[in-house]
Amino acid sequence: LAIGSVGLPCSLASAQIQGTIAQPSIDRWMYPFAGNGSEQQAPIYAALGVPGFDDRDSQFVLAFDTTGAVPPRRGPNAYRVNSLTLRVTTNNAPRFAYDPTFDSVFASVPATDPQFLADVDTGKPIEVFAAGFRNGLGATTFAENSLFTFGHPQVEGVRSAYAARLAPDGSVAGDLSNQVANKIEQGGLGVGVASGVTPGELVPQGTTFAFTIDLNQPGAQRYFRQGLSDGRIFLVVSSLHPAAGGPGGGTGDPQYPSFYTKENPLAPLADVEPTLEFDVAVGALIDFNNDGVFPDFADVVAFLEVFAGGACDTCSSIDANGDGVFPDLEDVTYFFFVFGGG
Ligand SMILES: [Ca+2]
Ligand SMILES: [Ca+2]
Ligand SMILES: [Ca+2]
Ligand SMILES: [Ca+2]
Repeated sequence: LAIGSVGLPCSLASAQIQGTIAQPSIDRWMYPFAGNGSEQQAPIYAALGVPGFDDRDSQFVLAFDTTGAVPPRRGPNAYRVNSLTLRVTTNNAPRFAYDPTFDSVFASVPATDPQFLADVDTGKPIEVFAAGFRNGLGATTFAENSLFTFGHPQVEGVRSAYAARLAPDGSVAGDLSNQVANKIEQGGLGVGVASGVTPGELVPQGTTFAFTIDLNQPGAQRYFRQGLSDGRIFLVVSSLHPAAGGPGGGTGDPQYPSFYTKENPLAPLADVEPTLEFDVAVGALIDFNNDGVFPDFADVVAFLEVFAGGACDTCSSIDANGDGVFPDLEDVTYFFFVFGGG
């Protein structure tokens, strides 16, 4: 990882940390007939109205390891996300039109559907979503080569990782892979914007799309705080470009985007790997109740209450030493050691 960060290096003090994670730890072409995550490109496309295929048939799942830049395992309340920007770069020849704004899901239902709405602008946006998981996997266990599913992959709603809708508490509220069939009007957490391309024009090869995450969407702030505590931030890039001409869909020229992965030999040379730019704040370890006041005896009281099994909606993880073991007397010892100036 190449990480540039400013702020205090000591993980025990509060800190503002900015930087860019120059390469994902996972970039996975999430498609029923894709391989093990080592592909050199990740195309994204939809299969609308095709039984056995999710609407969002081919998705691009990304994870960025933040542990080298931001101390993990502090519990979501210890973090604040000020900004996040994902960047991915197209590797395919110009073949899809640039649309930098959200489209209604009803622009993608069949034109014969009474709820059909004509698309107001040429092309379809590329969007970024939170990630949801199934098949016993989660944000801390999904691997780049995890199986697409167990059993036959040509079934709807079985993929191990998917573009997700968030609940206000940051948990996953549902799978958006079939949001056209289910008529769920829900945009992503951000839409890809490219500089130097005019809306409606075909997107040139090597165009970088920047996705500024909308942290004001319900659940978004909490979702990414949990990601920082987990030490990995998951994102899913997806669009509803038709699969015509692509694997598993129809004839004609492909009209969907495709992106460089970190495995592409050109990616590091041409600086076109997926990247994540971040600006986050981490509270001080001894500011256990995360009210910005420390050292403060109220933090000691809160720590001991939580250690004894009490609830606290604002507190950090009781795993003070971050070793994954809790409740543990060593965490009490460690907390008091730091509280005492150690
Ligand atoms: Ca990969
Ligand atoms: Ca459009
Ligand atoms: Ca405090
Ligand atoms: Ca511990």
